[in-house]
Amino acid sequence: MLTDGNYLSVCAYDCPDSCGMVATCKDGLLVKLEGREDNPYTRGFICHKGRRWVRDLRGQDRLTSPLARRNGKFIQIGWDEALDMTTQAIQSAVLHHGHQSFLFYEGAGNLLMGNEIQHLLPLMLGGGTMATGSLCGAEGKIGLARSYGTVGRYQPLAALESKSILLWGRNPAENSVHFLAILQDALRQGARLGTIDVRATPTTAASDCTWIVRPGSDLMLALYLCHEAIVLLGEPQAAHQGYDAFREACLLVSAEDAQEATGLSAEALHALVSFTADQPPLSIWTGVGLQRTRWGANLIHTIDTLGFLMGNHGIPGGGVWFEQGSDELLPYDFATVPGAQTRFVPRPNLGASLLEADPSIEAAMFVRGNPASQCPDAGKVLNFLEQCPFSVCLDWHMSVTARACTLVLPTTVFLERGDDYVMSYFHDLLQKTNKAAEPPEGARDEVDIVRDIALRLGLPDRFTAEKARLVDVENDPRLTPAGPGMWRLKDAPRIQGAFHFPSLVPDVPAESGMLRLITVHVRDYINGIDPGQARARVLPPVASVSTKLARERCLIEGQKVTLHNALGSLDVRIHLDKSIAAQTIVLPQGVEGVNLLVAPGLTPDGNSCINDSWVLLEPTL
Ligand SMILES: Nc1nc2c(c(=O)[nH]1)N[C@H]1C(S)=C(S)[C@@H](COP(=O)(O)OP(=O)(O)OC[C@H]3O[C@@H](n4cnc5c(=O)[nH]c(N)nc54)[C@H](O)[C@@H]3O)O[C@H]1N2
Ligand SMILES: Nc1nc2c(c(=O)[nH]1)N[C@H]1C(S)=C(S)[C@@H](COP(=O)(O)OP(=O)(O)OC[C@H]3O[C@@H](n4cnc5c(=O)[nH]c(N)nc54)[C@H](O)[C@@H]3O)O[C@H]1N2
Ligand code: SF4
Ligand SMILES: [Mo]
Repeated sequence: MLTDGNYLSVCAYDCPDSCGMVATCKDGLLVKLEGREDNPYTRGFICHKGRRWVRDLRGQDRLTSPLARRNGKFIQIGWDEALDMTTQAIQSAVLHHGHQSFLFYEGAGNLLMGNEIQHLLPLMLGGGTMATGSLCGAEGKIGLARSYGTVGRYQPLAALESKSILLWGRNPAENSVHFLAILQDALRQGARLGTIDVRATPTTAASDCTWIVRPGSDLMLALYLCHEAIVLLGEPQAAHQGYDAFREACLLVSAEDAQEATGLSAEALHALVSFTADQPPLSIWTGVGLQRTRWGANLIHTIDTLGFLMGNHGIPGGGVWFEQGSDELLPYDFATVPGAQTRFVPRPNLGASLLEADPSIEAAMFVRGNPASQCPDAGKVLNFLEQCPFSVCLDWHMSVTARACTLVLPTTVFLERGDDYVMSYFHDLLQKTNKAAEPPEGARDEVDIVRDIALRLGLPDRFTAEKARLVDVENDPRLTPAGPGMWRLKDAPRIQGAFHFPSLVPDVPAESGMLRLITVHVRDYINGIDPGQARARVLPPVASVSTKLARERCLIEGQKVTLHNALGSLDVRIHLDKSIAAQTIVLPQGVEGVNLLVAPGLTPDGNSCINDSWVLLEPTL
C-alpha cells in the first residue's frame, strides 16, 4: 500500500496546460489534488476538471471489472477469462485473415509517454492495422512548418513581451485557462487583446476587441490583411520563395471581398487592420478550432505570412504560434519492430474505412480513444462495431465506444501509475508522474494488460525492457532541471533562412441551403471524457444559432429541432445567441450523437476537416 503523504504528479488530460500537481494520498486513496506552485505556467492552480479526479477515481462511473457482452447485456467476468477471450480472438483473426485483420486503435485520452509501449502488440504480430491522420492539430503544425521548415519550440511566456495579442480561432478561457492567466498578465502590463472567432466566448468577453467572422472565411481575411501589410510596409527586403505569386494573389483581395466573405463591416475590418499594425510587437495565437478545414495548413501558413509581412517574426513578443512540435524525447527506436507492415486507415474517415477494409477487421482493440464519439461520421464507426466479431475497449469509464464493444477492460488512470512522463504541447516542461493512489480492486494498468495479452499470444516480453528505458527521457541533453521531477526543454528556433510563401488554394464551397456545423471544445470536460455524460445523454444537446436565423426560421429558445444531413440526424434544443455568424450552427463536441453529422473529409495531408460539415434544420415533428 502506498505510504500516506504528498506526491508530485502532472495532469495527463489531453489539455495544453499540463498542470503540475501535488496529490495527497491517505490510506491508499487520493484525498486532495492541488496545483504545484513551482510550475511557471500553471502556477499553483489546477482547473475543476483536474480537481474532479479526487471524486472520479472512486466515482460511480469508474469501471472495476471486465465486462463481456452476452445476449446484448454486459456481465462482469474475471480477468483471466477476459484476457483469454481477447487472446483467442486476436489469435484466430491473425491465423485465418492475417495480422492486418487486427485493429489497434489509439486515441488521445491521456498524454503519458509510456503508453507508446503498447504499439508493440500490433507490431510484433506483423504490423496490424492502425489509424493515421489527425482529428486535432496536425494541419496547423504542417502549415506553420511550411514557412521555414520546422515548427520549433519556444516559450509561451513570450506573450508577456507582446504589445498586441491576437487570438485567432482559439478559446483559452475555456480550453487553456493558464494561457488566459498569462494573457491577463500581459494586459496588466499594457498589451491589448483581440480575438477573431465565429461566436462570442468567454475569451472574447476577456478581449479588448472582437471580430466575429463567418466560419471558413479566415483565409480570405488573412489574404486581405497580407494585402494591407504589403501596401503599408512595402515589399520584403530579401528574396523569399513564392513571393511574386503570393503578392499578386493577395493584392487581388479587396476590402469588399473580405467584408463579403467574413460579414465584417468596413469599420470593423479597418479596426482589425489597425490592430495588426498600430502597436507592435504583435503575436498571433492560432487555435485548433480554426484549422479543422480542408485547407487548414494553408490557412495557418497564410496567417504566419501576415506575421512575417508585418515584421513580427523573430522579434521578442512578436510572431505566430500554433502548438509546439513533437520533440521526440523518446529514443528513436522506442517500441518499434523493424519490418512490421502496418496497414493504416484514415482516422478522419475511420468507420467507412474499417467497413471496407480488405482483409476485414476480425478483432479490434481501442485504447485511450473514443472514436464512436470523437471521429467524424461516427455512425459508421458504430456500424463497424456492430458487425466486427470481437472488439475490446480499454478505458476507466464507460465511453460511447466501450458501450458498443463486445468486451470492456477497466484501466488505471495516470494518478495510479508512477514513473511516467508528460511533455506539454503548449509549454516547454517535461514532468514526471508519481503514483499517488492505489487503483480500485479490478482495474489494471493498460501497459500491463497489453503485455499480458502479448505473452498469452506467445510473443516475447519486450514490454518490460521498454518500460525500463522510459527513464532515458530524463537524460536528454536538451533538458535542464527545473524542479523535482520537472525539466525545461530547450527552445528550438523556428525562424531561420528564407521565408516560404504559401501557395494558393481554392475556397471550400458551401453546401447551398445548408447551415455550417461548427463543433467546439467546452469548459467542463475534455473531448469525449465526461464521467457525468449520463446527463448529456438524457438531455438533447444544445445547438446555438444566431437570433437572426431564428427569426427567419421562426425558432424560439429551447425549441426542439432535428439536424440532419446525408450522414445522420440528431435531435437538439435551440439556444439563441445573437453573436453567432450567419448560416452557422454551433454544437459542443464530445457529446454523443454530434459526430453522426460531422463529415469524414480529409485534407491533402490526410487530416480531418471536421468544420467542413453542413446540416439542415427542421422542426421536430
Ligand atoms: N475545457 C476543455 N479544454 C480543452 C479541451 C476540451 O475539450 N475542454 N480539449 C483540448 C484539445 S484536445 C484541444 S485540440 C484544444 C482545442 O482548443 P481550441 O482551439 O481553443 O478549441 P476549439 O473549441 O476547437 O476552437 C477554438 C475557437 O475557434 C472557433 N472557430 C471554429 N471555427 C472557426 C473558423 O472557421 N474561424 C474562426 N475564426 N474561428 C473558428 C470556435 O468558435 C472556438 O471558439 O483544447 C484542449 N483543451
Ligand atoms: N466534432 C468534433 N469532433 C472532434 C473534435 C471537435 O472539435 N469536433 N475535436 C477532436 C480533437 S481536437 C481530439 S484531440 C479528439 C479526441 O478524441 P479521442 O482521443 O478519441 O477522445 P478523448 O475523449 O480525448 O479520449 C478517449 C478515451 O480515452 C479514455 N482515457 C483517458 N485516460 C485513459 C487512460 O489512462 N487509459 C485508457 N485506456 N483510456 C483513457 C477516456 O476516458 C476516453 O473515453 O476528438 C476530436 N473530435
Ligand atoms: S485539464 Fe488542463 S487545466 Fe485542468 S488540471 Fe488538467 S492540465 Fe490543468
Ligand atoms: Mo485535440
